[in-house]
Amino acid sequence: MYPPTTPEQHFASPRLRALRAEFVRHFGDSAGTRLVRAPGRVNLIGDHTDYNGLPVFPMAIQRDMAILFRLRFDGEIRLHNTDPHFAPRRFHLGPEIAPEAQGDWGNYLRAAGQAIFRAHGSLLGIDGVVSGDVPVASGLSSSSALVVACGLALVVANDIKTSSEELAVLLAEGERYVGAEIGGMDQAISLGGQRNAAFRIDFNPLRLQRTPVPPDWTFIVASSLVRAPKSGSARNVYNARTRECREALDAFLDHPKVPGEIDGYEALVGTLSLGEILAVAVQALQNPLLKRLRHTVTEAARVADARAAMLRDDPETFGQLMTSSHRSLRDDYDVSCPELDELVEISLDSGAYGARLTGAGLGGCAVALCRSDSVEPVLAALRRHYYEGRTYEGALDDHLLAAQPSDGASLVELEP
Ligand code: NG1
Repeated sequence: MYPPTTPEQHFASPRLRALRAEFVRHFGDSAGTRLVRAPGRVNLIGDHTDYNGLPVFPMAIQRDMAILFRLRFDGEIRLHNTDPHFAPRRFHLGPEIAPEAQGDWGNYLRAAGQAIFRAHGSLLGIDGVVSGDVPVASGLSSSSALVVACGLALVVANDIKTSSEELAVLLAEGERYVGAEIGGMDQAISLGGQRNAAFRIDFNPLRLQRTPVPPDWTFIVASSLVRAPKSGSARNVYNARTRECREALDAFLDHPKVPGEIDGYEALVGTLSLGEILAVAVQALQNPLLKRLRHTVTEAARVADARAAMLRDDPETFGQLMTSSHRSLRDDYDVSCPELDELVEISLDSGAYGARLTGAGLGGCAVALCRSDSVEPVLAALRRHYYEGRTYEGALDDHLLAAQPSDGASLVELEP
């Protein structure tokens, strides 16, 4: 049953104090407030597979979006943000909520509000303040963390009984409000993540398989500093890839050598071996569809192999799979960029077992796997060869971090 609770100490108190102060400033006092948080994530392997119903392998990270909120007695949502880049937003809950301008942060709140309203009927709204420390448009899924936090606030405020799986499916569907034909990875891991673990996630139906991350494996996340907002320019490429994957599958299934009962990518990889699929693909498809399908099916196989490698504490194999995944995303899926390639090369040259872009690509972050003794050399090389001489907003720690496998979204127990 949802939601689990996390003690207040888990939540950094200076941030909570700032949230409370903002809440009081805008809404008078903080009586009756509650706090929810939802983490961002890093996907270790398995990108551009979720929307085809194929597996992914992410972990939730220590960065999150939090909302301190109080129930209202009407259907209005009023949310402020501690980050002055994000102006206050308000709207009325309903089944058809008109969007703000494209790219506006308020659309993620609206996405959550509309999805919960459609599934659970008439709802009461909230007053609240949002505070986030997930870097925005970086491939760490700040957008889904916000959607999940807002959805969870409404679930808690309205005392809705649901499970985290149901909520993940609902909010993944709901986030399509913003315009990208996304899969369900980000909402599922933001809700289902656990400390010290990564998860293989399968879809239709949603299934999460816990996988302990060996204690001396460290995943370094490095931002390319190239923004790839899914509400903006990256959306067209993303949606084009989802379309190409559908076209590639249709053309593949038309080939006489393909058994008739296959109706999707999951059935395809479950019925034919990778070798059989690739042999037919070169006959049935031309580029770019051949490349798109090749990435999709080989990436699904890498997810299975990578999870097995993590379970047997084999970072060499896991790292090689990450690097193969990057090459496939770069060469077959055409979603890398020179900056992401550079981050991968620097990480590999300075001792990482493997590295790849993470998330949708076209900017955002790379992730590199290191064992304890290579963490410092890899961080130092990235600082020196990538970040020195480049300009970025805020502290370097916001752009270059060792990701900690963290707990999923929760209601935080507050002291009265
Ligand atoms: P990013 O752009 O990293 O948040 C997106 C999709 C995922 C998945 C990855 C690629 C959103 C919210 N999520 O993630 O569902 O398809 O790209 O693997 O856009």
